[in-house]
Amino acid sequence: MIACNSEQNKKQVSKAPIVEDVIIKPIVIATWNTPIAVNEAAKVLESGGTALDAVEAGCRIEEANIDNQTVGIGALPDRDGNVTLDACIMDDKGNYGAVLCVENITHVVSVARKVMEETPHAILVGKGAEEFAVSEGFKREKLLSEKSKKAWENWKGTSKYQPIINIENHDTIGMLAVDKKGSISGACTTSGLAYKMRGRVGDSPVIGGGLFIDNEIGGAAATGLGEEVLKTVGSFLVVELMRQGKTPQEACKEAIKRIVSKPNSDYKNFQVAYIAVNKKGEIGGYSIHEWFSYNVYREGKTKNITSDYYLKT
Ligand code: SD4
Repeated sequence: MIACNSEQNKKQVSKAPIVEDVIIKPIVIATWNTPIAVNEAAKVLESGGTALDAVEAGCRIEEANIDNQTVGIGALPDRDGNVTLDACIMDDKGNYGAVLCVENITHVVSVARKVMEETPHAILVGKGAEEFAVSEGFKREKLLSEKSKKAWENWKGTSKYQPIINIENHDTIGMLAVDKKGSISGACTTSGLAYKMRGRVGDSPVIGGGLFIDNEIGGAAATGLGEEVLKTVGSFLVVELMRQGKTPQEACKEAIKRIVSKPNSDYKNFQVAYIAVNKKGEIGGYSIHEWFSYNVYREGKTKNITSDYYLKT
């Protein structure tokens, strides 16, 4: 018979840190360099708003930015010229909502929140998600900008599908926030990979892939080649590694190691990066290749931090 309360078992159960003692100031951390979005989230937190409201507000900034070609309106299309968006959101109670492969709706992060809060489901996809959004008052918009249309037309000259490290796909936002109560929430919004196959969905809207939050431990988000993040359940892995006692930095590094050490990994030809925050307010970020960066807001300042990375020659 196994004694459930043996000393050994007690030691193996990692205790969640006590929040009230350690979180002093709100924190926002987000993939890549989108300071306006991060500042928007920070504004919500500083005025006493929740981490959930903060990440939604932050992500909406880039979704509305027509010049950001990887998120929301103005994003690069799939190979057939359709802009399809993915987003998800998670709150401090472990609730999750997502929309996948949605067309004609700019603020998919808000639709994901509606899925989480207003439906009995966690995920809606495609036409169903679009119709749900419209029923909730979102307006249909043309998402393909002139700039993205031109880029797609140029791409069709060769039709070569090769995601380019740090260039073609940057600015997908994975955002994590810690509010004044020490509660953590996160969101992720993207158009995925440019010139993807129609119907393709990456890690960003998938729980445990592009985002995972466990309010007792911390949160993590991913960017880069979603297929590789999905195959290692990357953001969930980062949070579980933090649960085992790793710092956010160590956890991000270990999750990247899992990808690059897979047999026959082609990691020299793709980028993946993670960001993380824990309950103590410690943060981390790590990528395979150089030039990943992330924004961090704390104590009134937003900084862009160049990430440490695996592939040093
Ligand atoms: C995807 N992870 O759809 C996303 C792309 C991305 O910065 O993060 N780009 O695979």
